[in-house]
Amino acid sequence: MALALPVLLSSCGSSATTTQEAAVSTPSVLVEDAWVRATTGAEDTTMTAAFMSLTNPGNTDIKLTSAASPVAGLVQLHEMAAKDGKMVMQEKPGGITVPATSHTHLSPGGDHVMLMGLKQALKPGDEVPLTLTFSDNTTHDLTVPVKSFTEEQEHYHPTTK
Ligand SMILES: [Cu+2]
Repeated sequence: MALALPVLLSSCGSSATTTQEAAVSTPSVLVEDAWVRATTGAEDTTMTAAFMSLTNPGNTDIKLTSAASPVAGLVQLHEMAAKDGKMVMQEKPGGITVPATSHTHLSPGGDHVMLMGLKQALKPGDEVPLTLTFSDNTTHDLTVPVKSFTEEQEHYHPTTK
């Protein structure tokens, strides 16, 4: 007699990450939960940003020094800064530091990987190749899922793609 199969399918929807990392020999920084904001519905569809969590298990600080993607003409590392009383984004000098034995979160409103000069519209469900280069000379080749325009949107409408 067959046992009932346990129901393992999650109904939570979009929280699973599909970030795939190419085999790298002892990766120094772990890249998790990477996503690119869709340009669907954006005012300016020529640019967007990538967000992710970076974990540095080692004993020395490591910097994310550059990023590249074939879908963008120019990729920069940005930070948010207060200028004349409002928040603007600007290139982050020297790159984004991942402190030793700690994490750095790239998230909306904070540090991010800026994708400019987009060659195509990015819709939820698309995937974007993204290569990250770190100060310890490691590179990470990622396939990053495109997600809807704001996290709030996903939160309030979890089944909307
Ligand atoms: Cu930016």
